[in-house]
Amino acid sequence: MVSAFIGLGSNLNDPVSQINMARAAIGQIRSVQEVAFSSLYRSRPMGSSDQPDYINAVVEVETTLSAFELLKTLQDVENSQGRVRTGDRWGPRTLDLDILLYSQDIIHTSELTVPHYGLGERAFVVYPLAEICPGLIIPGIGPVGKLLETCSRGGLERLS
Ligand code: ROI
Repeated sequence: MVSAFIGLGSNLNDPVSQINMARAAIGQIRSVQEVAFSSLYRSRPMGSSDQPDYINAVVEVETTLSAFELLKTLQDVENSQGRVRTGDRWGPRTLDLDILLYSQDIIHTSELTVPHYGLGERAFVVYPLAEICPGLIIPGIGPVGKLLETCSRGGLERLS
């Protein structure tokens, strides 16, 4: 069993429902167990601003899947919730599931980068991560608690 952290994001087709449906779908995956689920957070889009606000959350899971098996399974969940891959890296999306951390592994392949690209600078990842695992050490980056000092909240809003 290893611990992994997955970032969830949506800004289309009722984002709060998208995140809740994704949580349920992840809970249904064999060999994946939810350990902790953060609050939902609302933020302005990073990247191109001409799109709706995002809803984000982070889930911690335990899994026996490899990082690549987990990636494929999460892509199936994205696709089943109507994700259309336009190739626009900064564009809006119904559901984005990112492997933020996989055990303490550092992975650099064309398919998968772990810890996730830009993790330390993205308030919508750092704050929910710190909420569910305040003592977390991010490989190659450092303690998540330290990131709270350097990563501005921006307009990040925690939903009740
Ligand atoms: N911006 C926010 N606030 N949240 C996201 O999840 C998110 N995801 C993205 C881009 C387009 C970079 N911007 C985002 O993929």
